[in-house]
Amino acid sequence: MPRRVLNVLALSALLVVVVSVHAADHREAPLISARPDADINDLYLFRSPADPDNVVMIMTVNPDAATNGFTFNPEVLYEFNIDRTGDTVPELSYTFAFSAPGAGGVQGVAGTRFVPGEAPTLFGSGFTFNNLDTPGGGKLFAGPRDDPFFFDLNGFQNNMNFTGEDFFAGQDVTALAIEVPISEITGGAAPGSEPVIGVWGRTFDISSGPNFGQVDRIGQPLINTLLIPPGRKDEFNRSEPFADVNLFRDDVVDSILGLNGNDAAAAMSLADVLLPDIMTLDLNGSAGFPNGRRLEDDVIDIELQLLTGSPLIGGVGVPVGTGTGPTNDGVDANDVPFLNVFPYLAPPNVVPEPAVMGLLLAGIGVMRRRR
Ligand SMILES: [Ca+2]
Ligand SMILES: [Ca+2]
Ligand SMILES: [Ca+2]
Ligand SMILES: [Ca+2]
Repeated sequence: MPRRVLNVLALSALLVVVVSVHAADHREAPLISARPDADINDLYLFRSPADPDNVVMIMTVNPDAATNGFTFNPEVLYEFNIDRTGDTVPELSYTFAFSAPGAGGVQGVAGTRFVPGEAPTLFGSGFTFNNLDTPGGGKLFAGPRDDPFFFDLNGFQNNMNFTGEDFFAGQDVTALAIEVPISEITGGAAPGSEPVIGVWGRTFDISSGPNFGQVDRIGQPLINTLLIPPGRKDEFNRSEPFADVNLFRDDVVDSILGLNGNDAAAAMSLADVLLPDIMTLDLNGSAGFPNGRRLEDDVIDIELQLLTGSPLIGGVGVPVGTGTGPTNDGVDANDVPFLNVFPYLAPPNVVPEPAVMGLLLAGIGVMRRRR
């Protein structure tokens, strides 16, 4: 895969930009806030509840898609990277490209499977808004859905005085979801010999030159939002997991010290768990964040409890520092139910489903983008 050069010079002028909404990891940095269709909000990784032989990967982009736009950018590639050897180097990548939107915002989508040293192969293709079966026995969905993330963002920003209001209730995002046989992910390794997979998502702008330009990336929720200083958030988005420990460990330790009452030993050991920023899933382990991330996992509560130390500081109506129970934001679940079938995400709240004619018209110009 191409390596990007950090464009530090481009960052200096950006710090005056106001980031009005940022959370796991919607609009977490100045540059990405201006590019919603390349802004990865969240990454999910879990064993398929419908077929235990499959694993599901989902990334969401386009925060508040009904307001800010819900289409994928034809000049951006959307990618899942999979590392199954623990060295932060991917053994496999799934990369998705989109045609320009047609009627109803429908787009063609084409996914390509990359294995280093081998010729790329087609993962699957079709149109957005649809569940697609892929040739290798997988599934693909791309299109608007309910934002699966739930969080009392206003309470968090009000010094963690939580009220239990889900800031993201009723909001839509655009989701890219794939379901893939575990045997494909593990590359034919003997069952049980490589049970841990590490996944991160990233977006590339292919209009920015021969080396592309990485725009955003995410493994675990809230790493960039909570733990990377404001002046380095765009640099974090443009860098890659293999460099995380060298580049960002000191920042992450400092941020945790600010949250946990200066427990240095705990901060350092936690930083070594959180970096590099890759979402890992032990297929032999029990399901649920931080072993992978299911849609229903209350990652805010789990991360606040990890970062602040336990016993923790309060919940709804309990001022910071005065509680005796675990920290929670009072939002325990998504505002609408998830599906028990692919793509598992709830339908969009506001963004309209296209008419059949829109799907037909969008056939023009499909799949013209391949890498
Ligand atoms: Ca983001
Ligand atoms: Ca590897
Ligand atoms: Ca929601
Ligand atoms: Ca919660």
